[in-house]
Amino acid sequence: MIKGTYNCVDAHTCGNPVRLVTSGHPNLIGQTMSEKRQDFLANYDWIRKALMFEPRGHDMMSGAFLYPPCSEEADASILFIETSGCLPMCGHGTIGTVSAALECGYIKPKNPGKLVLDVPAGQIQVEYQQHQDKVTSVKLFNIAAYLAHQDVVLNIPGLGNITVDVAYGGNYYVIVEPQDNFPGIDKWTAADILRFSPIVREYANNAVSCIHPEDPSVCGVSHVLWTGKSQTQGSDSANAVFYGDKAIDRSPCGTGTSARMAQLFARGKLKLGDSFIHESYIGSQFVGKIEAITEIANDDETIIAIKPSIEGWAKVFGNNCITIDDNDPYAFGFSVK
Ligand code: PYC
Repeated sequence: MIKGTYNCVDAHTCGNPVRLVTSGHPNLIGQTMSEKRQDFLANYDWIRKALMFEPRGHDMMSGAFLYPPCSEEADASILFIETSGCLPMCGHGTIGTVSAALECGYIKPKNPGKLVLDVPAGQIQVEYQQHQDKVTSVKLFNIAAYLAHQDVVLNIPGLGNITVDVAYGGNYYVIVEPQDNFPGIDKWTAADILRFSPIVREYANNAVSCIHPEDPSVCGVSHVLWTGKSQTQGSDSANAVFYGDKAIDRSPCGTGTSARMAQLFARGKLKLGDSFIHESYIGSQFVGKIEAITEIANDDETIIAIKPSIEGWAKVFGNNCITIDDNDPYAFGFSVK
């Protein structure tokens, strides 16, 4: 029996995939994208698995559904999907979704050149540049990012003690800088990153608690951001972000770059107005900037946070019409351990 048919526009943001699903949207219950995300996870997660995992996707696969705006001022809403679940926020996903949606006519901006988007983590603004029928750059003004924990020592089997920070940029990141037991990503292979990241994530989740003060459904360390020497001219720093079970982001990672800027700001290494060119594992770049300083109210303390922007590009390369038929033994995807 056919379970669903999904038209998709396939794109990549600085090397990382974005599959924008343009038909077959489930009708989600909720007033906000955070509530709709919970409804999707509870009732429609099989769609994500079928579209993201093999044989229709792969370990790095990532995508989005566009929904009508949840608030009066917004142009649209985004539900992010990927192999690891439905992220509260995804930077490369936003850049790819905006590029694909504008080029293919799925968003009509109220104010040309700008968009307001409701996402599960809150509301973001976007400015974009176009040349003829192509979107050439997308700058997103992200939700508030902050340093959640610093100098946490983790004793990682096979590695030894490493000292890490944990920061939020739309997802919670363990950030690992070069130190005695980690020489930097330029000295590690992709296999090293894939081997140690799940362990670092597990140990970090056992060591610290991360619950977003404004939305408790956003919780737990989900990503590991390893840093090291850059390879592309102009980069201020390089990173490799691990997500899901076996993925290394090919883009510089928008929420990871936001978390990294929040960490560097809290440590006095970046200040308001500074830009930060962040490089991915394949050498592609995002331009980050600390646009403003803000506060997040927590129970008994006020968290100082930054409002970062992230600018990058995406290329749209194809269209797909994917049918999910439960006669297919792999209808709902699989992952090789
Ligand atoms: O760009 O925010 C991002 C992202 C998260 C996971 C992969 N990319």
